[in-house]
Amino acid sequence: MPAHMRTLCAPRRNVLLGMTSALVSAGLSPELRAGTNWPPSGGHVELTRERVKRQTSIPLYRYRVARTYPHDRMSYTEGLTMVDGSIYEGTGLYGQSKLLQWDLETGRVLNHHDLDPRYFGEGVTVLNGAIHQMTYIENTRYTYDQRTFRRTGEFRYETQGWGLTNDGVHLISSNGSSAIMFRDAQTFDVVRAVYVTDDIGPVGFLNELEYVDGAIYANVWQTDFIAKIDAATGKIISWIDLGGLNPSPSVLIYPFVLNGVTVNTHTGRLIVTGKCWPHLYEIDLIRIR
Ligand SMILES: [Ca+2]
Repeated sequence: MPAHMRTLCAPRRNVLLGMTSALVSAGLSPELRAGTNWPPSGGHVELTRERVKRQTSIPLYRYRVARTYPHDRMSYTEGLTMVDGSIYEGTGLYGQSKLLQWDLETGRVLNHHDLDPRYFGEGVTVLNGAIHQMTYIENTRYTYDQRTFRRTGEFRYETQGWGLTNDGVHLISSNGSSAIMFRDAQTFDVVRAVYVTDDIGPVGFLNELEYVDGAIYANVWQTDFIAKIDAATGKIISWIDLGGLNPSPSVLIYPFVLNGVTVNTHTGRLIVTGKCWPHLYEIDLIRIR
C-alpha cells in the first residue's frame, strides 16, 4: 500500500481532514444526507442515549472485556465475521478497500484481496463456501471462493450497501435505514424485509450485522449501541451499551466509530471492534436492566 494511503487511514488528528474529504466524496456529506435520496428506503430515526434509557421494557446490557485480540489499524472495518476459526473482514474507503481472512489469535493474514480503487467495500459474509462482499454506493456485490479467495462473481443490485450477514439460507443486508432485507443467496433478490423498531419507533442507521440463532446484532452507526433484533419481526429484543470501550476516544473520533460485531465460534462470546481500532474485544454481557 502506498505510504500516502496508509496515512489516510491512520487515526491521528492531523489526518482527519483528509479522511473527512474522502467520506464527503463517498457521499456522506450533510448535504447529501438531507437530499431526497438519503436515507434509503425504510426511514431512519437517530438514536440517542436518552432514548435507550427511557425504554425500560427493553433489557439493557453492559459488558466486561474477556479477551483482546490484535486488529490492523489500517482496517476501516465495514464487515466482520468469524467462520471456521478465522476472521473474515471487509474494509472500506476508496483506494484502501479490501477483503481479508486472518487468524484471530495472532492477527496473521491468511488471505488478502484488494478491491478496485473505485469501489468502497462494505459488509462481508460467508455462506456455503462463498464469501459475499457488498460495496457502498457502487451497487456491486462480489463473490469469492472461501478457500482460495479467487473472485467468482460480480453482480449488480439497487440499494446502498452497508452490513451483511446470513441465516444459513438467505443473505441479510442493511442499507443505512431501519430496513433489514432478506435476500436470495443466488440472485440477491429481496424475498422479505423487516423494519427495525424499539418501543418508540423506527431505529435507523443500522450498519454492521451478525445473525445468531434467530436474532440479528446490528451496530447503530455513530453510536455506542448494538441492537439485538428479532429476525422474524424486526423488534429490538435488547440493547448493548458499549460506551467506554473506545480505547482512545480523543483520537478515535468520527469517522472511526464502533463497527464490527461477530461471535467467537469457540467461546460463544460476542467480538466487537471499531473502524481502525487497534483491537478486537471479546466481551461478556452484563444485564443492568
Ligand atoms: Ca458481522
